[in-house]
Amino acid sequence: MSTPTDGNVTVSHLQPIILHAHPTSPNPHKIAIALEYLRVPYTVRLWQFGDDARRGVKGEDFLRITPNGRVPAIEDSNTGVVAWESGAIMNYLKRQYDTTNVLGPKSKGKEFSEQDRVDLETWEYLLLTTLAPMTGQAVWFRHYHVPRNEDALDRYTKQVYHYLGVLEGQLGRSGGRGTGEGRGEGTGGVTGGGTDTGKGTGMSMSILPGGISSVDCHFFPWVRPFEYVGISLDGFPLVSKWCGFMAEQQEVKDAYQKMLDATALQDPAATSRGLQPDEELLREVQSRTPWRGAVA
Ligand SMILES: N[C@@H](CCC(=O)N[C@@H](CS)C(=O)NCC(=O)O)C(=O)O
Repeated sequence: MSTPTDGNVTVSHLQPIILHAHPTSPNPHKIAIALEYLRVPYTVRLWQFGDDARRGVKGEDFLRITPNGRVPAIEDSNTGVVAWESGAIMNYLKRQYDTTNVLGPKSKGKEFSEQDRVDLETWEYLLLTTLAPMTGQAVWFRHYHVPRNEDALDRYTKQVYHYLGVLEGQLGRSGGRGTGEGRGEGTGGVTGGGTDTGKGTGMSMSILPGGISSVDCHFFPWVRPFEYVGISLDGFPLVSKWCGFMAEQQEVKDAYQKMLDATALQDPAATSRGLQPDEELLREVQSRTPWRGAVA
């Protein structure tokens, strides 16, 4: 395991960051994936959707951490920083812990340019302000809204398709490829250390050219549950391939596993709640825990 430093502290000596999460929600998973890539230790604290004072995201305990009552949030006892909003959390983690540019902009073989940085921010903002909320609304109108509102469902589903089309185009422009350099094998710094871990597969993909970045961390948990959103990826071969590639990355697997472990250990009842955006994950949880009968 690599041990990047911030000049003062080695990552392996860090106190675990507390990641406040919900077991199947996309936004906390982005942060878990980023923490895995940065090799920053963390523990997952799960909350329920609801206003239970002690356990709910809208309850008084959690509202002390973030007045928005939504996950993710983090508490970093190494610095005393509390952060919420996944975009702000991602930026904080990169400023504080990404000293070798694991998740930042890259340009193979040369120092990254202002254009590379702007491109990274553009794609992050695009996810945060469009694909993620539109997908959230599509899920809401597909699974939860009463009475059924087909116009709203149609509107948001079309929006999701639009942004998947934009992503498909980007994967085509970026060649749908990263550098293929394994993590830690790159040159680091601002010279474009590769982060892809498609070792042995001969294939590497990322939304931006040059390798996996925070952009991929932001997008993946929102594209992964496409079936639950009611979306077909048939017309988006590169998105589909990228999604498959990301799902196989060890950091991504570890992030999902850590969330599953936390689910099993801390809050089996949460998996039986109504607001489950990812049934596949729920099935995994159920098949792995001794509470299977209780959470069915
Ligand atoms: N803009 C926020 C969105 C956070 C968000 O909507 N989180 C969802 C889970 S993915 C949530 O906590 N929902 C619970 C609720 O709204 O009560 C971010 O990017 O962190």
